Amino acid sequence: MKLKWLALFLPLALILPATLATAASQKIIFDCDLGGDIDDAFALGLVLTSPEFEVLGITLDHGLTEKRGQLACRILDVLGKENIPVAIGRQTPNVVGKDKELGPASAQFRWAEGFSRVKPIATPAADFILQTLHKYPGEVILFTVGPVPNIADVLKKDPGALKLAKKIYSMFGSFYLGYGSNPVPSAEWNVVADVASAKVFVEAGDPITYAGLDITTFVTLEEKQRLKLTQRNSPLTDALMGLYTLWNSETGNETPVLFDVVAVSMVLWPDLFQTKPSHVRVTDGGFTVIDESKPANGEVGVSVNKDELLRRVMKRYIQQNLGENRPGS
Ligand SMILES: [Ca+2]
Repeated sequence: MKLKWLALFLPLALILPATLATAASQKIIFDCDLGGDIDDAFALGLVLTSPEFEVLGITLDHGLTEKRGQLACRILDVLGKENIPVAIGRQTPNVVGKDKELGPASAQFRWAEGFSRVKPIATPAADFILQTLHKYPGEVILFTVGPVPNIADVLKKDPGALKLAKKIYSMFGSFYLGYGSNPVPSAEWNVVADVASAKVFVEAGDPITYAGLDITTFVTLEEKQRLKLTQRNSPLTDALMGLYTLWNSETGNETPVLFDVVAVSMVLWPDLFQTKPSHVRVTDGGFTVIDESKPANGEVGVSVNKDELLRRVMKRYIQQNLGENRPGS
């Protein structure tokens, strides 16, 4: 009898470790301002097409977070990923501390207007991030690719919470290059949109790896690449190009800068980057400044192999079949 059981379970025992070894191994939380600039959508596309990641949740920050959440929910639905939790953060003005009204609305919100089949979870974003970090201490990579009010809220509730993250990667700041590769640093949007939260985030002292303008502002999605995405005609690429077209109609911009995609790529393909240990602080004006006299509190991305990054990113967008060939589709 014992032998029979052994015969039954032995093959399973041999198969199981192999299955686990090939399963998604890196737990992540993706905190974003989807529906603002177009790069969040492309970054989310990269996250969802990357088998390396187990996406524990998508959290929405800054501005009209409920609208952003609706967008995230429809993207997940279209791709058959509706089991990934979407958590909504606190709504904020456009420039916190300066603007009075919430906002702004985005043309991209139309893409999910009226959509309700998939809904965000009831847990607010900061609570979700806290609970998840406590549930998996030392295991979760936290991405932030927007302003950081959610993270400031996390730290307000639990000042030690970010120590529970395995690593933090952020599209955040401008150290050596400004927008448009200007040799003078800029007040980067994710910092200047909410300087108070940015300061709390950086001053918490938990090591952050920065994908600032230095390695992002020149990473663009050109016309020939956009044409390939349009021709791929899959649920993912149709969603990305639909959102791109709405963004283009609103801003008049033709060429997306893939800022947030770069932050995700730093985890997927560290071979494409050089980083420099640095002590970073945030000024009242929303600049990120390196203080050479102090011990490092993070890593600043200083160089990127842009062409190879774009080749790998495009391959992910093209060679996937998310949401395709589902029953009933
Ligand atoms: Ca963003």
